[in-house]
Amino acid sequence: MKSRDKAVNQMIKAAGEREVETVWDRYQTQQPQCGFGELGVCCRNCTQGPCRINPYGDGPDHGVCGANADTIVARNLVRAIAAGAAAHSGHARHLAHALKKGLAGKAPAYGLKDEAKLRALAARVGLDPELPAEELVNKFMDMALEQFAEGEGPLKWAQSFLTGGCGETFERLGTMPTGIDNTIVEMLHRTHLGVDADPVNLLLAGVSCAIADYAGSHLATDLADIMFGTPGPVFSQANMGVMKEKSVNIALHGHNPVLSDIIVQEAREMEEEARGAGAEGINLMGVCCTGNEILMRHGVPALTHSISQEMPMLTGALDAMVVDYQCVYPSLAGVAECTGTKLITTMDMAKISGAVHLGMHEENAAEKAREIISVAIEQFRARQGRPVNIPSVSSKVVAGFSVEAIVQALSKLDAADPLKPVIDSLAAGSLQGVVLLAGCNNVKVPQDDSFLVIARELAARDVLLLATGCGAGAYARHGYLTPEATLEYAGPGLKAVLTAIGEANGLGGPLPLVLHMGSCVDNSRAVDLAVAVADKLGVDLNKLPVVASAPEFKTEKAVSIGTYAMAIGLPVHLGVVPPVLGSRLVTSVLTEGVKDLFGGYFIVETDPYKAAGAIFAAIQERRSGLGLPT
Ligand code: XCC
Ligand code: SF4
Repeated sequence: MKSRDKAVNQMIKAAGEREVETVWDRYQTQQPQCGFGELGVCCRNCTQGPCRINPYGDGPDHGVCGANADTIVARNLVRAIAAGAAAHSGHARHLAHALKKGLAGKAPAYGLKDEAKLRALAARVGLDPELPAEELVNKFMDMALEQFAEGEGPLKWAQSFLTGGCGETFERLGTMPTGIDNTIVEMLHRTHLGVDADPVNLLLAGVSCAIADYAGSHLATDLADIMFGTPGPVFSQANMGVMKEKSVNIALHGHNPVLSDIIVQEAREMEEEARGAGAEGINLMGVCCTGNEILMRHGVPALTHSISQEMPMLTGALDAMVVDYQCVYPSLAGVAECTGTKLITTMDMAKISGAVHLGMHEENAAEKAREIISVAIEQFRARQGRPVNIPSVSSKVVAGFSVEAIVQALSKLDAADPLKPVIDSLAAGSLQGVVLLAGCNNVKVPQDDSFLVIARELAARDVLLLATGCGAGAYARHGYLTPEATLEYAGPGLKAVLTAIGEANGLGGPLPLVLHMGSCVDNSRAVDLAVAVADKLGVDLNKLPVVASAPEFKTEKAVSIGTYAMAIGLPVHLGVVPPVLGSRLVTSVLTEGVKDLFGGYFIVETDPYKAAGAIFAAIQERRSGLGLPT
């Protein structure tokens, strides 16, 4: 089985008939994959290599320079963390520059939209929240940009948005970053030939880089909210059935709302032009995390996610796919050529040969957005008369659960103390714990299968479920972001809690089974929620019955996220085996040793049923620790 998603399976068949190669075909042609790489024992950090350590002990146990398996595995892992942190913080930096230029009058598309969020954030980072808006936003932006540079003390965005206990632990272990960029750059230095050869020292530096990743992710969420608005509940749809044969179908793919949010705004102004071309309108849809950003803020339907990103083109009805950066497969160019879709790259740092490049800059965002939409309208004209094959598969979606939206919903139960109902339910055991399901799909896992199994297994055991990234996308496409899913899969305690909140908010039924908190940088929202609960209980995050799970993770960004989740004290489940097994030392540090240092640790389990069991056991252990009924 390649995917649990019916629409995806229908398109895989279409791809086969048209001899279009997909991610699954290429995975086959890669078999067998390199065993050294899988174990993490291949080093290419200098030209004396590549060096490989024989995992069975009957070959070389050192590289040419003398690095052993522990050093090589640790070095490879922490380089991945650095790359992930670079991606998330690059996304934040990009938003910061756009807003900065907007405030200076050089980028008219950008400005301060959510003043309340700005004031709340300002208070957290130690600025006077009562300052006039213009002065405050400028001070806030100066501080935001300072996060990238090497500072004197602890990185503000890490310290201000974690519990005091986390901050102390990081200071004590020397893992608190002083800036985002210098921490990432130092990792490249450290992992160069002949620098850090101590695997534990390398792993601690990896943790530091992951904490910088958290800061960068949080900043990305914060900036997007103040520029484009903090999400609140939205009703929408997901999966390829959202395509409309008679409309101009445009998919927005990648990660950063810096362009996609403007496209959403401009598309509303260009409906007339689309109708002039004979279309019923402009139909925007999202893919991956850019999709999450515009779903959360504007209710734009989610088309598909991660490994199935090639599939919507095979409907023959996709006029344009507009991409920014991250998780965008270069293969899209080839598929687009077969199907007539215009693949449009928009970031000068992320071009794909074979795509049309319309470079977007902060100064010309609205203009570029209109140009992009016009290209799609032309393509709509050109595709008239050609058959389409749109799967009639779609699900209802309720999304938009920022922390602010969750607190707002809870305040209907207890206006004076909104978190109290959740804490009381956790204490009583009607809620057993909270699990954040995050991360990608991976071609090595039948798409969505592990996400769905784990959610059902945990919901039945009264675990509150949060989701982000392509995980949230999986739940969207399978109807798990609905009240109906709550009625079908939630255990009695969870059902009662979600129903009480839903009814207090006039929904006439429960909240969705899984709460969609946004894109992958928005894992920071889930951490904020956990921190609020921990602070209220007066315990640290590493005592809470809260677990993170990345059942089908793929990217270096996911490795970085998993590492910060561990470092702040959470048990972290990985459903794909990370390339570390070539070092017994590194493996045992990650699954055992880190527990004593940070409280968090990794659970590696590829079987989703067993994973659900292990996650639930971790919750139970935490509950016993707090003296709560299990
Ligand atoms: Fe990429 Fe964020 Fe992974 Fe999806 S979940 S495949 S990282 S788009 Ni972030
Ligand atoms: Fe080999 Fe050492 Fe060079 Fe890596 S750094 S390729 S182990 S010689």
